[in-house]
Amino acid sequence: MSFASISEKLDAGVPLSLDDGLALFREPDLLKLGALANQVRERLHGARATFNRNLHINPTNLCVASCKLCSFSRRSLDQPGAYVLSMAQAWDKLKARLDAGDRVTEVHVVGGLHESLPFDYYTELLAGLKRLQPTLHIKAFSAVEIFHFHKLFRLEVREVLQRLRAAGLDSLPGGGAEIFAPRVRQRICPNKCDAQEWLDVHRTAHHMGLRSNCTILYGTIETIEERVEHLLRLRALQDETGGFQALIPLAFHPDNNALAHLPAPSAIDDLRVFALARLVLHNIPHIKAYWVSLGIKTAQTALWFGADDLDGTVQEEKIYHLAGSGAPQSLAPAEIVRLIRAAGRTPVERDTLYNVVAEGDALLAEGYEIPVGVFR
Ligand code: V47
Repeated sequence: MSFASISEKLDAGVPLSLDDGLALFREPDLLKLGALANQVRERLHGARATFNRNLHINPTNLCVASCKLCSFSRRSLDQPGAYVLSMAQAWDKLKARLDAGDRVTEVHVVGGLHESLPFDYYTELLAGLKRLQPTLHIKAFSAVEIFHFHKLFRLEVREVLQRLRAAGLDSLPGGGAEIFAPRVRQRICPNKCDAQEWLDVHRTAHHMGLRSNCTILYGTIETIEERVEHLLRLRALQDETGGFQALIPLAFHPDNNALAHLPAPSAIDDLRVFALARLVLHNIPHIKAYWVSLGIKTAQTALWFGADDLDGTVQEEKIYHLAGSGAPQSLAPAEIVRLIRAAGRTPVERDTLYNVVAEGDALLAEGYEIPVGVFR
């Protein structure tokens, strides 16, 4: 398949095939690939690049899965760094931000697969966050955690989601997809739910009217075929339900985990994956350049390789910082606005569902002052 014929397919709105995806991955001219992805990105989003004001809460790092790729999890409370947050500790993380006058619109809650915390722990956690800020959007529990709750509490996935939703859940994050190929899962995360189970949780959520995100974890042991096949499976579910909002390509970080012998992906590989994702996933509206995973400079560059979103202000991120991310712990809204402008894009603050919160002159108003000591 030639580059020109792939470009014609894109112009005609024809979905790309596995072979097209492979040909694009093998294209040595990164800028040519990027330009093609950028055309699609600009057709969908023009020059806009979005972000939100969010906060991460990881209720526990105790986990029964022992994934080889993970630097965050601990097997037992005796291990250094192992923790379970009390309700008050979890709620205080949000309260501290609100008390400081930060207009947080989203909380991202994910954690380890705990063997015995009761279901009430999770529902009470969400309900307490909502009590603190009723307009808050709670994006919580990856499909892997939902599947774990299904097994542990012997509840149908739908019932798990219904009860969490009644407690305050608004959407699901995209974590835990890794790479769907059984060969890879067997080697990097053998105790996690499988691809079908991961997809089924999202299908059920979408049928209930919940939105979700999806991810691809690249840079461990997967082949380029396995990368493209992963994207095609996400695309097939999106054709069926339309419930995915964004894909977040996640770069593998090798520090402090059982795959520490692997090199981290290069920026070239990062940008290739972003461009490819934008081109293959014609039916998923947003591609997120999660700056914590990519690093700030590559995240800015990705805004020209298919990405239209930088995720958010974050704060208290643990999963990537424990695995070697050198990115700051958080970015102030003004810093994100500056980074987007410096990348030649138009910043827009959004909420989790991609409604506009602030744009244009509003981004110069109160709450967007550049703080002392910003990243430059
Ligand atoms: O599920 C864990 C991955 C994910 C490592 O939905 C690792 O808006 C690289 O899913 N190297 C969590 N990756 C992050 C995630 C996410 C992030 C931002 C936004 C959203 C969203 C979702 O990180 C895990 C796993 O796939 N991960 N360890 C590692 N060493």
